[in-house]
Amino acid sequence: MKIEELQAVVPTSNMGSYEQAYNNFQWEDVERHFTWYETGKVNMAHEAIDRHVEEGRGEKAALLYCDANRHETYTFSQLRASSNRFGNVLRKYGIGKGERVFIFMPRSPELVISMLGVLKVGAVVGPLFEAFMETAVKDRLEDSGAVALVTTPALLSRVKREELPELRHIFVVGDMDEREQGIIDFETEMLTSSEELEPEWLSREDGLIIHYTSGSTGKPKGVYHVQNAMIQHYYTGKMVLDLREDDVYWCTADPGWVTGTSYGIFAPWLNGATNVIRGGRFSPEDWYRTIERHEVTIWYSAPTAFRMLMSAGEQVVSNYDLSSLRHVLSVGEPLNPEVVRWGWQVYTQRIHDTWWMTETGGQLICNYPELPIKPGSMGKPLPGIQAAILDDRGQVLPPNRMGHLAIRTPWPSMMNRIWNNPNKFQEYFRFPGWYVSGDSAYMDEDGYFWFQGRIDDVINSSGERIGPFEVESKLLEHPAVAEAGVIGKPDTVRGEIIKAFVALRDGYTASEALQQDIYRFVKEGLSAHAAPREIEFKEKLPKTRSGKIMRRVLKAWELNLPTGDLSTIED
Ligand code: 6R9
Repeated sequence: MKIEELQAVVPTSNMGSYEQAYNNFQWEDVERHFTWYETGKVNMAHEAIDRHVEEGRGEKAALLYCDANRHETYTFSQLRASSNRFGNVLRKYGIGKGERVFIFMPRSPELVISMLGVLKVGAVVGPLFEAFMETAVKDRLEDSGAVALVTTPALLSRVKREELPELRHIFVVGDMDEREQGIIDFETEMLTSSEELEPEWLSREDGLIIHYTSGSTGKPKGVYHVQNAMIQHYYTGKMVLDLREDDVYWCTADPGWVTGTSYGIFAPWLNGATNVIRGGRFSPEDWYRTIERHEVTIWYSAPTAFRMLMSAGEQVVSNYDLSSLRHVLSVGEPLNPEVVRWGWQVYTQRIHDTWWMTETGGQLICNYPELPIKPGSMGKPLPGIQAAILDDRGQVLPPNRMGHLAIRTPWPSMMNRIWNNPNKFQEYFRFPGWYVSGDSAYMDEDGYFWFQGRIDDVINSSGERIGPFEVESKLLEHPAVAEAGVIGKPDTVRGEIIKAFVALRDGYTASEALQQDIYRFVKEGLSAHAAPREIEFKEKLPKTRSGKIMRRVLKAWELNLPTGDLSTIED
């Protein structure tokens, strides 16, 4: 497929022309959408749910939930009522504004309802991946000073209550044999509490959510966001997700990851969309069936998932009707051109890359429906966002030079603080007027941004700076390669050489001949200095719960160094 094909027939979006939108943009025009612009009374759960009931959309399906055992539909009225009930339960136990309440459970309607209930009473919600083990749970609850937790009987044993003196209440969703002190039955409380509740009215600078995210060293950081972020969630929902009145939207991310809240809960519901949440594990068949059954129109997922679907092959796709799809997006990792090509061939959909971070709270650099796609690029900054590439002293670099990807401060969903860690927070703002992302990238002459790697992952081989992403994407084009992670390995002659860790597709076996073939493939397709002189075959690569290849772990393995915090590693 040619790049021109992807660039042709560009559908129009809510945004209209990019240049026009970029030049005329004002955040205030977005803020005016919210009633709080006039009243000053802010509450995310009210804007996401209750507002639609008040405006006559109460009977519209808000949530389509499915997993192996449950298929349930909830209207906006039903979500309003049940989140009010949980809000009343929390108030009964004296939990309210500004207190941290964590949610530690698998995806389910109860997870969503509890989260909305927490927000209704003005508390700050902290979502955790169900896969977290004891220490990961304890670190997060302790650091944030959480006063309450919502969990399930199966996960309760991973909560070390005796070590968490501030944790006063635990709400348990599901049957338990015996009740202990401080353990409260969610169902029973819900049955006896009222469906009516006056939300806690907040200001836009009051707390919303804490997401813990891992750095390469030290304990995970509590990235704290405030209510004001909803401006960005609402706006990007319209402009980037392209949500319209009748859309059925599915974000595949778990709320333990920021994508699963900003774009799994807030953005779709601020825009009044019908939102699909699927529980259970990944399987190509179940995923395609979900799209077919619910006639999903907008689908937001991640490169790791698209790569797994790719390895499952085209045959599986042909068993399902995916013709409802209108718009497909990706986030979390660089989107390899090979994946974009496959999406175009097999789904007849352009996969739109979006770049942002836990700390940014919402999308910042994206491929909008209206922009021609350059496969491998993250797209352009959203109207309202100024992005640049800086050198090591904070000076703006001209096009086509690799450096620090930075964003002009502030924007509505920018993190408000790192919980308990003002020094860490300051590090992001070391160049005055800029937020420094920690990513390495360059901008081309058309204003498109190209991701190269995390700053720490950039490889220096014989004086050339090489982004691991470029090499990984080339590796992925080789028919035998399912996944690839690339690191720099210290070398006395070249400074660093490129080492690739490769997981093979089904039907291929590791051999020296294959190693050489892959080496030649990259050398001929990319360049000699970017070709991996060492290739190690692995069953699978170490990845985070959000699907990111953990290059620092590969590097630690290679160099026999400590691996650092592993709480977010998959399995
Ligand atoms: C939303 C999210 C942030 C880091 C970010 C970057 C990587 C995210 C990307 C991407 C290339 C994209 N990343 N989107 N890299 N292209 N479209 O992922 O948040 O989990 O905090 O990760 O993920 O390295 O700095 P988070």
